Amino acid sequence: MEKTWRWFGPDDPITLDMLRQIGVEGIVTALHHIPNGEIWTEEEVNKMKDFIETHGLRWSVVESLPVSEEIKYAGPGRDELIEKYKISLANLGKAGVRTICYNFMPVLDWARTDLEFPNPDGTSNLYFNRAEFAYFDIHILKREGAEKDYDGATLKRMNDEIKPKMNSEAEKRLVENIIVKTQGFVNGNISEEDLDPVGKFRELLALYNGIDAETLRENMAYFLNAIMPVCDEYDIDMCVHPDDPPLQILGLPRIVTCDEDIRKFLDAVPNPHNGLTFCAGSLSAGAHNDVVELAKKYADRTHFVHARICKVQPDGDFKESSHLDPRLIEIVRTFELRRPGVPMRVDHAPLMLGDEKMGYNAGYSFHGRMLALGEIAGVMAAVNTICK
Ligand code: DNO
Repeated sequence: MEKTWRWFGPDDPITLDMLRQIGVEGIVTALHHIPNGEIWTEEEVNKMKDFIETHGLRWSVVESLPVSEEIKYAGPGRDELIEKYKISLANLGKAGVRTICYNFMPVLDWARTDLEFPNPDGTSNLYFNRAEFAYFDIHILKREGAEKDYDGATLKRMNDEIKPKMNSEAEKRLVENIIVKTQGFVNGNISEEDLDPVGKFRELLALYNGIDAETLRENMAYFLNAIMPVCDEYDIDMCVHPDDPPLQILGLPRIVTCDEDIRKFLDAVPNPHNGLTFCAGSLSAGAHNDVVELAKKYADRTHFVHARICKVQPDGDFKESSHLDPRLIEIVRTFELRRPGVPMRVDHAPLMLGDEKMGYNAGYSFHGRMLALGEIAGVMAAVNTICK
C-alpha cells in the first residue's frame, strides 16, 4: 500500500517536510478553504498539487470532496450542486488526482463523546460512551422520541452514572465533542464560531424528517449515477467512507454500516469507479461487523484504506484499539497482498508526548500517528518479506 497522511493544508502545524522525514509517500488533503458546494477551480487544484509536489510528495487522495446536505436529502438545489461537483471532479481529474473520498452520512460526519479519554500509560484516545451519547440526545438535544432508541441498560447507566455528573460545564464539553470539534474541520456544517450549535444542529436534523434509509439510498444512487460519466472520462475512483459509528443514531438514516449496506450501494451502481474507503475503524465500531471478513470480501472494490481499529465493549461503548491489533494486522495483510498500491493512511491515534498541547484536529495527532504509521509500515514490510 502507499503510505499516505492526512494533512490539512499549508496552515497545518505538521509540515510536508516533517512528513517526508517519517516515510510518508502520498498526501491526503482537501481544499479546506473552499466552502462546501463551491467549485474547486483548476487554478486552486493546481496550486495545491504544485505545493505538494515541490515538497517531493504527491497528492494521492482527496479527503473529502464534500457532498452537500442538499444532495443527500434531495433538496431543490441538488442538480445544480451535482453539476458543480462534476466540474470539481473534472478539474481534479485533469490534474491527475484520481482518488476521491466522500461520505453520505446525513448531518453528522463522525461521533465521539470524549476526545481525550485517559489510557493507563499516560496517553489519551478518542472514546464513545453510549450512555453519555444518550444523555446528549435525550437531555441536551431533547429530540422527540429519543428515549425509545436506547436499550434499558443504556438508559439505566445514563440515569445512574452520567446524570449525577452533569452540570453546565460538562454539558458544554459534550456538545463541543459531539457536534463542534469533531465536525468543524471535516464537513463545515457547524464551526467553533457558531454561538448556538445545538439550535443549528436541530435545524440540520429537521432537514431529514421523513427521509428513511431507502430514500437516502436512492439519493446516493442518483448522485453516483450522475457523476460516473466524469469518473469514467478521467479514471476517477470514488470511495465512500462508512458511517462512523456504523449504527443508527439521532433518528437519522444511515446506509453504509454493514455488509448488506455495502453490497447494496456497490450493486446499485456497478461501475468499478464506485468503490469504498475501507475504514476498518468505523466498521469495527459496530459489534455486528466482522471487519476482517469484510476486508477480504470487498478488497477489490476498495480504493483507499483507513488503518485503525476499534474495540467494542459489552455495554456498546467503543474505543480505538492499538494499530497492532491482530485484526488490523490481518487486514493490512489482505490489502498489501491484494491491492498493493492502494493509498492507506492511519488516524485516530493516541495523543502522546506533548501532542495534547498542540491543538491538532481531534484524532489527528502527530506523535501518535507517527507511531501508528511506523507500526503499520512494519507490518507491511513483514508481509512483503514473509508472505510474498
Ligand atoms: C474522521 C474521518 C472522516 C472522513 C469523512 C470522509 O476522522 O475519517 O471525517 O474524513 O467521513 O468524507
